[in-house]
Amino acid sequence: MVVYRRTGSDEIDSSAPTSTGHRGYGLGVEITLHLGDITQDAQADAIVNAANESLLGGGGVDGAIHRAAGPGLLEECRALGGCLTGEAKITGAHRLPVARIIHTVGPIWRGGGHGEPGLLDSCHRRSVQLAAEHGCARVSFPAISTGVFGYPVELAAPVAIRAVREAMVEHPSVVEVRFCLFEQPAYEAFAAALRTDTATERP
Ligand code: AR6
Repeated sequence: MVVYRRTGSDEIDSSAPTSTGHRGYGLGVEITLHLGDITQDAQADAIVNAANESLLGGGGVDGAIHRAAGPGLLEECRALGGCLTGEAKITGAHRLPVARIIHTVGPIWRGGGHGEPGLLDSCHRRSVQLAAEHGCARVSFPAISTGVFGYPVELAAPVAIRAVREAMVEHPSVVEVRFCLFEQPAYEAFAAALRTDTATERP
């Protein structure tokens, strides 16, 4: 699934070996894009779950993560007492091939005028912060809020990319954020946002 490989300049190297849209920002900040099932991502130290405030499971990526992790995850989540929208909590990964799962709750899209971008931004920042606090250098995110919660992916992608880029600068022990997109349109929206972010990053 090589789409392109992008570095700090406008260079495009389509010979990238394994997957991905890619952007290296220098200072150890790297954002990569992948198409596929996040529960299969064994390259990350932590994966992020798009949960709801109960943290007791649901559909979409949340359901897939709980199924793949096994019942021990639900047991651990029960003890967390839920999670506010825009916040994040961390658990073990149980049967998943990573070290940790970070559960975050994205906003439900209500037209965009109800604080949705700020809450989505916060989900990403808090997740990167938790990863740093728990020694996870590589973190894989799904496209939070863009499924059941209805956030248009074209609007979510630039918020997500900017938030993780800034959070990685703040937490330099996190060296890679991977976006693991399940569907081609989401992948394309994130690839477009990554290109746009090139322009906004320079003073
Ligand atoms: N790997 C990667 N991405 C996935 C996977 C997967 N296995 N499965 C789905 N996606 P959603 P939300 C994509 O609905 O919008 C749950 O019921 C999906 O295509 O999972 O934040 C929770 O319990 C979409 O692009 O999360 C909450 O109640 C993206 O993941 C609610 O849904 C997010 O879609 C959260 O809704």
